[in-house]
Amino acid sequence: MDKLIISAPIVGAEHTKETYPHLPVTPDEIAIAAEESVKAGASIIHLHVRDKAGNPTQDIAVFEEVTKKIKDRCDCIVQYSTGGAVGTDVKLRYAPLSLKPEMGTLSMGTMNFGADVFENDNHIITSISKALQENGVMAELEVFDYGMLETMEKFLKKGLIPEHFHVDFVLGVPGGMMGTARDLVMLVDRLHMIRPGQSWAVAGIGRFQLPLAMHAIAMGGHVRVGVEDNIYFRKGEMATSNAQLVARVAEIARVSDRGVATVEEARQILKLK
Ligand code: KMH
Ligand code: ZN
Repeated sequence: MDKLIISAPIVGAEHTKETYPHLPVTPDEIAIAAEESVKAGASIIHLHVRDKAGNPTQDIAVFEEVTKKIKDRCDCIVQYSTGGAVGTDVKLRYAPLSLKPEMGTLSMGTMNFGADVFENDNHIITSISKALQENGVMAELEVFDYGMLETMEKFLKKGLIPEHFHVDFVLGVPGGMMGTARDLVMLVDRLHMIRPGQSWAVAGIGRFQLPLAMHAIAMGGHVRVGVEDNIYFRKGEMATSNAQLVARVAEIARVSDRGVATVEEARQILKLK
């Protein structure tokens, strides 16, 4: 089994300082949260950014500024969100890829997302996939439901998504697939029928975050853990930071003899250039 790659979604597009007071929002806060998360064991930073008012933005200049601040503090794989916030125009969603981050996300289907609809029809998937490939950015395919693996397979057969990618199962979004062990096993099984040996991670939303991380550690998958997905350390107790959530998963990986990948080891495991 490879060492565990921990990805930290440190900002997201859904929370605010009102819903989660420790949310990093300014470029400096985001860069500090990234550095703390990497020190705690993360090797990938899944990045959303905010404008001056604290609202989600896909502004290239903000991505550039935040990326520079992160890189000044630590080496890590920066992965840009192309999901943005629900309702973001598709051209804006992929615009920051022109900065050529090491990784970028590619959501594999439309879904209900809480009270909203997260749109990823075939046209959107194709446009974002094209932008990833044109900029030489490694894709992380975001799979929120079982059917999205069928979409992945169809797109692969048609050559519309890159051959080399990582998969992230995002489970527990209201409107998406649940995050029980059975759900994860079913998804990994199907993924490996389509692509034997394909690398994957799991991101559990809310109460699913910790148990899914533990399942993935045991199953040989990788883990996404941070406040975009879950703001609680335990029931009734908010996490004090992204790093606190990352550190617990890293500790579980260490004590269970899985080990935690360094940034360089993560690049090797993912075959990043
Ligand atoms: N904010 C969600 C609507 C991604 O980062 O690529 C989508 C999302 C996925 O967070
Ligand atoms: Zn995201």
